[in-house]
Amino acid sequence: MVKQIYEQINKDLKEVDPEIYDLIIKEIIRQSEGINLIASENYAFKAVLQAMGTPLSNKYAEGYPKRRYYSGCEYVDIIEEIAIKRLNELFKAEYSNVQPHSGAQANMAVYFSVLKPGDTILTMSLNCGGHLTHGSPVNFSGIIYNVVHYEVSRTNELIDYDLIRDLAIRYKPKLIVAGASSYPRIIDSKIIADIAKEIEAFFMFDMAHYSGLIAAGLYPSPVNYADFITSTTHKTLRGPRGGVIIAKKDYEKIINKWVFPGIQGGPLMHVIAAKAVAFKLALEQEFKDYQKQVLINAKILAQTLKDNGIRIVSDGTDSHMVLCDLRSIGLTGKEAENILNEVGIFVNKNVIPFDPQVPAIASGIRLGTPAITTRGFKEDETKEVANLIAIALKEPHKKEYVKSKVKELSEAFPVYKIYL
Ligand code: DSN
Repeated sequence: MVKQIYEQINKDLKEVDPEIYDLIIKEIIRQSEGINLIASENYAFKAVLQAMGTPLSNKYAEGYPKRRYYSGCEYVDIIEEIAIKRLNELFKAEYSNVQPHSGAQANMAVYFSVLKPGDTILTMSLNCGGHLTHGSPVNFSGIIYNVVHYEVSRTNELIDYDLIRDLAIRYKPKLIVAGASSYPRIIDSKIIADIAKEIEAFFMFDMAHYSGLIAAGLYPSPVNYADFITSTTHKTLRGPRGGVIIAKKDYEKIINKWVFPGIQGGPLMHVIAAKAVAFKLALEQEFKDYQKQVLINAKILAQTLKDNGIRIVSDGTDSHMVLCDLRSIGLTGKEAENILNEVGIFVNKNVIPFDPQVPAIASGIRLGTPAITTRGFKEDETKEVANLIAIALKEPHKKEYVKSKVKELSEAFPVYKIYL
């Protein structure tokens, strides 16, 4: 079905480039057939995809609304202004920049705005949940800056705020970074903001994973606490791939300067239009209801896996994601990712706090409920998926059984319905 729908819409593409067309169809089918539990992925809103596939892509608009380096920007100016207005409304923000091409570039623009090479930043370590751009030695952030990491507590695997304070006082970082890629719990922005104030540091919160939940009022907002907030737009927000920055109005000039011309050229106006569409939809009640279900599903996923003997890092979740410690069932993250991939359940291997394994092997897997919830999964289906994961991982001889159940479940909740 999904193939027929796509073929109808894209007859010309098929004729012009059958090779790429064929691969697009294959990817659409792959996305439709399996169950996607990758915490950072989702199915974008249909209207978002439509806005992206438009001639707005043709337009150069370096600069900002009404201050461009090109003529003919009268309509894209209005689009960017609408995107900014909606984003500010969604997060009750004073100022935002919708041009970053990605979350990594949003983070880079903030760093360049307030830091000089060699300055110290205090961020969460990668294996406790931090992101590559939070000072990993293989990333620009770890190469340019002097990085001090904080960790979660070894006993409850929650952020250790006392440790952040101790490190902040000892190392006097110029910037403290919070927000994470694999930390399933609530992050208390107020405590970190107070620490930052005490040592006169800037505070940046990277809400890429939590932004949809924050927009729906279901996860504490860092706005009013953090000086800078960055996000991607394609995860829990269901927008196009891209980034944004929110900040206090005082930082407008410096952030705008570092996004363009500092680190980027022309903004992707088709993507900015798609961001505007996503922000409009995120302001609706339906989106809040969706996020509520994302949270309910994540809690059920965690509890059911736990009931099956799989250890859950921090013993649960307050968000859309669940981190499993597979040492509890004698597997590595890599092995589990492969086993689940074979039965059509898509997850990613992930390091866990104080992981003895390297990231390419990892002791854990990270699961998320945004994509299955978009697809319509509620409590019963989520519980079934969790049970199927446990069977696949613990009873390899039942692989064909799990495969057939995954297929049944996928067919009962077809992805193409999102795009009809
Ligand atoms: N790669 C994203 C994630 O999976 O969390 C973060 O950039």
